Amino acid sequence: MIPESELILNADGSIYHLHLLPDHISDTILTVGDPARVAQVSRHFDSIEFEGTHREFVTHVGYYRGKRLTVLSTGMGTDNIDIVLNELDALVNIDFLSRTVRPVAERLSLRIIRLGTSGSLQADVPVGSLLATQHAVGLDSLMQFYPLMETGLETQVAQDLQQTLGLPFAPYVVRGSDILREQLASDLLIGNTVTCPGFYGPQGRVLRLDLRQPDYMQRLQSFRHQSPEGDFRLSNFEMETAGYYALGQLLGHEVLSLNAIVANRATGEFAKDAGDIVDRLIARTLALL
Ligand code: R1P
Ligand code: URA
Repeated sequence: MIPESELILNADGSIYHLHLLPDHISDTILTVGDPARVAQVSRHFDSIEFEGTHREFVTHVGYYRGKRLTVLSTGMGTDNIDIVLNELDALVNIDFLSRTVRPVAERLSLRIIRLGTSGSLQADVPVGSLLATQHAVGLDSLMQFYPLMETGLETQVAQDLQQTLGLPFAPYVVRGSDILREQLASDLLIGNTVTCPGFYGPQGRVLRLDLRQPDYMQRLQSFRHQSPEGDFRLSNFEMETAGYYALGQLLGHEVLSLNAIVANRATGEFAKDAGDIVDRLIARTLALL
């Protein structure tokens, strides 16, 4: 039995941070960073049956072309993704009455699709493009706390990158759902995404503060790892994907991160129409579900 201090339920039986009940979870969950983007997704729905808000976690549940969908905002950063993935999983895989994990045969695997913004690292991934993440590289510390299993390629890329960047720790490298990428991203660019524990220094942005390594961006942009599977390079920056992919793998959910490229760090551009790029990502993804 999981103690009250670990599985925290509110007075209405909902889970602690998300403030959701098991009934609010559909088998496909669309997640966005920005709470205002939830309505940007749900305005496409034919009907909405539930709207809830707690902290940065805004949730709408409704129907799109007869399919029940949950759309949820996560806020920014993998620390929030730790909360979102653990609580979504608890809602479907833990019995709140008995406070016990459901038997393996009864456990559900959710389809979780991130619709987020991102900055490109490469000139040939232009502003306005849409990119699906194959591998995510976590520069954050979340996986210091969980026993993630990495494949040979992932371990080698992590070691190579640690050396290239001169980091005091190894990044974690994890692959997203091949099934979802094949279903939802056949017309998109496919890339490897660097998940950063910040928007400025960790993504190489200099406003008033210098970076420890002046050539940090150049090292990331020119990083290549040759392997029998091909040439691995880094395509874009954001702040959540590696956390999603790692926790999705550990908890047994299919997860895909789709990125609207709103900045290009190689050319110095930022989108004049970021909202439209995100709209395009939302509309084409809903149509493919
Ligand atoms: C930073 O501006 C935020 O934008 C990206 C990053 O991952 C970070 O959360 O994603 P969202 O647009 O989904 O928030
Ligand atoms: N989100 C990020 O995290 N970085 C960018 O450059 C753009 C969006």
